[in-house]
Amino acid sequence: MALENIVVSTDGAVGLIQLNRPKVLNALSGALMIELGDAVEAMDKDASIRCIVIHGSERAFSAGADIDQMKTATPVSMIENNWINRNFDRLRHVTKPIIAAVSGYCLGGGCELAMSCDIILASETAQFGQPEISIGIIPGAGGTQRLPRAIGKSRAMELVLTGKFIGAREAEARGLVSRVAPVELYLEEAKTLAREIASKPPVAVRFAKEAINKVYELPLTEGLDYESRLFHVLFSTEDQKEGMAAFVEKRKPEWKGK
Ligand code: CO8
Repeated sequence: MALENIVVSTDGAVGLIQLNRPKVLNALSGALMIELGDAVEAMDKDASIRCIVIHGSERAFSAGADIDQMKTATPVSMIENNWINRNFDRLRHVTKPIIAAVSGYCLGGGCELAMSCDIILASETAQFGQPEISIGIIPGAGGTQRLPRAIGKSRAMELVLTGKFIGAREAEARGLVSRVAPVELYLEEAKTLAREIASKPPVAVRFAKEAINKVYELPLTEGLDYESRLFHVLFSTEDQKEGMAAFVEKRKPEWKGK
């Protein structure tokens, strides 16, 4: 089916998804979220893709959920037609790393989308915020949970209660984003980072992502045990044998993803 709200392409082993509703600053409509969920799931199943980059335009990663679509919603319609959360959940189950390359507005559901990814790389113009309070609601796709984990409770409380935005440099200083690049370079840097991740052994990459994400779910001792189990399982892979043999033989490893 033709895509109307996103643009999907590949660059070698990197899958690229561009949010593409420029007239409304990439507001997340139900149709966009379904296309996005379908695209990430298809890329997760595609063995030729090893890392995914989601981006918007220089002006906006996304200004949040489509307010026009939500304005007449009722609690029942939001529960029955839960297009944002249902499709965010599809993203959460993707096993390959996802990089959010963020420029311009990254607000509300857009900020929640970026935080659902594994790495956020920002342009100098990026602005992050959860402005839902100003339209009579609160973040509904993880913002109250993920933002405090990323930037601390006090600052997250301030942003969620006032709807104020923070810039790329503050987001970097507080650990919300891993790095900031000039606006003309941010997407290229995200692709370079994705290519680097894509060049690593896929099973180890998958386990590393899984183990790090457990930090939000498990107490330390259980997390350490979880990491140990994944670590031990990797010794059953051909890539572990290849990686260590290549190191000893001083040659480049050839990964099989097995
Ligand atoms: N939804 C729909 N349309 C939008 C949105 C949006 N979130 N954001 C911007 N637009 C539209 C504007 O209406 C405008 O359209 P038009 O040209 O037809 O008037 C166009 O995009 C350009 O926007 P502006 O003219 O306002 O551009 P500015 O540069 O002046 O301002 C801002 C940019 C500051 C980003 C401003 O547009 C704004 O404040 N947008 C709304 C931001 C917001 O409140 N986001 C949170 C939305 S709610 C949400 O995300 C909840 C998520 C969880 C839901 C879970 C459900 C299950």
